[in-house]
Amino acid sequence: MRVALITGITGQDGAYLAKLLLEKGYQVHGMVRRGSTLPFERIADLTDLIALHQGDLLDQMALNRLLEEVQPTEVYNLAAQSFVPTSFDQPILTGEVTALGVTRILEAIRTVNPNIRFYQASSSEMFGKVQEEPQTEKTPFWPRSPYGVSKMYGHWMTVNYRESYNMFACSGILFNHESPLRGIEFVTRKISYAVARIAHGLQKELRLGNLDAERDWGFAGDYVEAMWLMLQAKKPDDYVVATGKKYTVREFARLAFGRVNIDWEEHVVVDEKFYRPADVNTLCGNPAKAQTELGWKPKVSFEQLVHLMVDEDMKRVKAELKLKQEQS
Ligand code: NDP
Ligand code: GDR
Repeated sequence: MRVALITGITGQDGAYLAKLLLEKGYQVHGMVRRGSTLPFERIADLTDLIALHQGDLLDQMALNRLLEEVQPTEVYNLAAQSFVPTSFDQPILTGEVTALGVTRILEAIRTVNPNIRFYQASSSEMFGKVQEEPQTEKTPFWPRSPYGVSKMYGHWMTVNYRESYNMFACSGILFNHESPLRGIEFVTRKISYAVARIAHGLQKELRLGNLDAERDWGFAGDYVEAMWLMLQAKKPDDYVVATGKKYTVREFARLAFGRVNIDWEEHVVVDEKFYRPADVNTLCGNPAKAQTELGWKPKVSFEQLVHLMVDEDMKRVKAELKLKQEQS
């Protein structure tokens, strides 16, 4: 029996990965933080099929006990303080969770069962102020936020545990990946949700920051497959996962508004409040190694992704409106 433990199972990637692993016949366990409410919105349809356990990347003993109890064959560490602007406001917390949290889980694996295969959710944010384009596994890092610095630490700890203790530890350097389950604070979902609300007459303007920022955007459903493939390979390694194409935030907005025949320029307002102390202006990855060695390829195009997100948010806003009308 293949047994997987996913940290960050309540996040966007956690939900897609849990679904993928269930389809592949895994017993799926997820670590969740204790909260005063239990929304678990993204995994609501999976809760009967997976086992959830309380834990936190801040708590070493709880992580050790969790591994003893679950006895996983694979651990996917997706948990993080993952929002870049918050990392400027809360750099210490970001370091504790997103950086040291990786060491805590690696230590738990080393102590409980060093044969567990480990996936670390590393990020293109590590490239930051990019030195070459497109970025590969060999491109030097120059992170531009406490989040990027924390991910870089987690990446090198993963490499270090592989080299020091011969552990099957992989680092996936994933470029931005989005979906209808993306958190509402990230720019793509902020746009798609606002487009749906504007189309339904619920809001007039959308305030955004740096419209010139370029990202290599893919679909989260495709990217979790790459995570799984890394842990099925013959040897542990690090891989860039990307589409190889980049677009600006402006292009995302134009396409998203265009989906519902609205002119984006009539609604988007640039607001310096959303500028970052230091931003990553451009990112574009080269997924050649993942394609050659893992046989991985992205399936959903940029245009399909934008349309999917807008279409789903149109349905969501319509349902929200209907519920409101029924309640009033
Ligand atoms: P989300 O922000 O949607 O999810 C983050 C998850 O981490 C949530 O389940 C959250 O739980 C959990 N978490 C936060 N802090 C802790 C903690 N102290 N202990 C345990 N769990 C915690 O992220 P995504 O799904 O988008 O991303 C998954 C991972 O991949 C993250 O590590 C992210 O940094 C990384 N990544 C993401 C990319 C992307 O484009 N999406 C690209 C590259 C890397 P809760 O629900 O309780 O808040
Ligand atoms: P990012 O994603 O920082 O790349 O991190 P985000 O969607 O937040 O920003 C992308 C770019 O858009 C610009 N931008 C705005 N961003 C937000 N959030 N809100 C705005 O209003 C806005 N206007 C312009 C930003 O300046 C930025 O340049 C994501 C996260 O998922 C990380 O966890 C992950 O590691 C990386 O992607 C790869």
